[in-house]
Amino acid sequence: MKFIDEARIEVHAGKGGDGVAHFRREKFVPRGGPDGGDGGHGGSIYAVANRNINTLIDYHYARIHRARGGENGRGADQYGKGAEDIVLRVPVGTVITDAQSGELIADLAAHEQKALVARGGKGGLGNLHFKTSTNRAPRQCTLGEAGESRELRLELKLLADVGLLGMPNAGKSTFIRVVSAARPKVADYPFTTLHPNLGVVRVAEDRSFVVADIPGLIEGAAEGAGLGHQFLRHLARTRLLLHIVDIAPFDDSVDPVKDARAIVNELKKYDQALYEKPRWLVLNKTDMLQADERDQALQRFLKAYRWKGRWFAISALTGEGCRELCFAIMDHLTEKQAA
Ligand SMILES: Nc1nc2c(ncn2[C@@H]2O[C@H](COP(=O)(O)OP(=O)(O)OP(=O)(O)O)[C@@H](O)[C@H]2O)c(=O)[nH]1
Ligand SMILES: [Mg+2]
Repeated sequence: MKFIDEARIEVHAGKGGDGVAHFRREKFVPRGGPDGGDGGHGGSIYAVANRNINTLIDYHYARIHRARGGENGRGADQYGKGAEDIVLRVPVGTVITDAQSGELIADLAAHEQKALVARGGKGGLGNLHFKTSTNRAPRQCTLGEAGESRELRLELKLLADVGLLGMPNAGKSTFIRVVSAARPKVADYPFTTLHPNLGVVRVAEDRSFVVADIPGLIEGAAEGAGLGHQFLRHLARTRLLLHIVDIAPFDDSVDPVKDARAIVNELKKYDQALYEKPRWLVLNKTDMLQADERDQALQRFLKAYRWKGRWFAISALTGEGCRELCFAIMDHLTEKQAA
């Protein structure tokens, strides 16, 4: 299955209708004045964010969007009819750039937010506009303007406060299931998660934050290994990253310290700004450790990994430590907001 969070489309707004040169013809009026109407405007194309849409998949199938042209003007002062606009519905969090120049066109971060992506051409002027005291029978009229045409790049960047980062099977989806109402699939094989999932974590009636669960990352992701690292874009707008580590891997040949380093390495390769975001270490699957050697095992890991930042030990399976972690996250986010 392909990970659809990016698309390239073409948008062609409609041409404006032409104005006409026409003269009044009426019985008993020998030389009627100019009465050529204006052309109607061409249809424009808008993008509108909608919270009920969550992928850009539709735009992989429908790549070309064309609005109609306006009608030409007619005689007897009749204006051409304007064409209808086209509205492209996209998920909230879609960033639209000009594919050629890279210019940012819109960042649709809120439901119903609307942006003009291709302007329809203005209608041309009919000759009734050109009448002057010295020229009572103008033959001039203008053509309708061309509509704007361009290629757009649509990119979905989820709007979440907290992003989950980790190897496949680390327990990211299990964590989001235990702390929120989100129900992503959990399984004991790698790359269970193919699409990002959002979960709302409610720590009190009026206090909540949004977590993004994304596919697992592996060494070499920057070069395309596993599912690649493109989905890291979803972490771009988060304010805190949780690096989830499986502290008790089933397979003895797996070294959690090496794995944790590999993840951070990939993060750095992807984007320095993401690498510099606040990041906490979350040691997961503590239920797999013997109670009497639990603390020792955690300390051993922290020492070997040389971690100086904040860390938490949890079991996403039993929920142990998850509540404390969520409260700490909420506090961190609120402090950040106040600052
Ligand atoms: N014992 C134990 N197992 C866990 C824990 N958390 C997750 N698991 C198991 O680990 C496996 C992988 O969990 P997922 O939540 O799917 O892992 P993920 O990080 O989302 O994996 P991908 O989506 O493949 O990247 C599943 O079999 C889970 O049941 C935990 O705290 N303790
Ligand atoms: Mg998962």
